[in-house]
Amino acid sequence: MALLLSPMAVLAQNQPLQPRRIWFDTDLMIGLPERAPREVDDGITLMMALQHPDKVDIVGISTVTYVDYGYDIAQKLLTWYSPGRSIPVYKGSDSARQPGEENDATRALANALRKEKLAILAIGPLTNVATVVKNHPELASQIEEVVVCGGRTPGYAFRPGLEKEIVSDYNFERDPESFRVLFNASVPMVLSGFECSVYTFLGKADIDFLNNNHEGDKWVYEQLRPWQQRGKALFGVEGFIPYDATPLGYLTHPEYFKYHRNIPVQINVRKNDATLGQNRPAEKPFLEASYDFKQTKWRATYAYKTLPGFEEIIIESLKRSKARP
Ligand SMILES: [Ca+2]
Repeated sequence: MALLLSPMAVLAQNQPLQPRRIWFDTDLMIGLPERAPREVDDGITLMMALQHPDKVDIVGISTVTYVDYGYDIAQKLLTWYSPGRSIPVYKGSDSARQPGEENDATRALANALRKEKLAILAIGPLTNVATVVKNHPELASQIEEVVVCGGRTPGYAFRPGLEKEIVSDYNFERDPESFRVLFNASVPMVLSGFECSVYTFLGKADIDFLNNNHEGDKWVYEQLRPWQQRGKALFGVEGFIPYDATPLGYLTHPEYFKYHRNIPVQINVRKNDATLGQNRPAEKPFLEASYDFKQTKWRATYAYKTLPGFEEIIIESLKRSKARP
């Protein structure tokens, strides 16, 4: 049955949506020589965001951990994948230990929030974002939402690939206090972590098109291949989960995810389930979301599943558009 729409409704439907104004906070370490190969997903996620200026308008980029390296690589990726566009990059917290210490990134983010409301994509430890909220609580209401890669359903273990090993909830575990600061300030939070991302997987054939003569593509390809081979050695499958692309997907393609809305969240200390990683304590905090939690005031939107088609969007987003050099 056809739906009858008023002329105004038809007009509204045909108006292109404005891109969301976002801040991009990242622990970018693709290509980092220290303990190489290193995580590639922030790099992939930045490339993906730059290919969707119709959906997200990046106001600023800030780095957390390895901040000097992240700064340099962000500049390179911007030159390669967004020529002619100027997006400022700021160095944030190098230690990502405790929120509260101001730096270039926190000052720039605070200034940006004074001017307008923003959504924040935070795909590393949350230290920079929490520092702004802790030191400038009046700016919390300027944050539309913080979309992060972290959190889990109670009892859910993070088992990539052939499920031989269990990995940690890195961004949360690196700086749990910053998550507490944001939840306590009632900042709207979107958790899109392992449970949601595990449905996406980039194998060799998915990235072959990057093996060409473009300086950026070639460099990126040369970082992705060893990361895929590491996946084979550690998890039994040659390839990788581009974790951080799913929180970005919430901002660019929200229809490709299933969500638990307004779900209670709390931090529970439990036996450490991780089988990988250095210095594993016997117990650790878990960031968990469950409608069974009755004692907590914290709430989040929890993305628990990626729908078919999103992986294809990630892959397509790594292709330079024909209009660009
Ligand atoms: Ca990251």
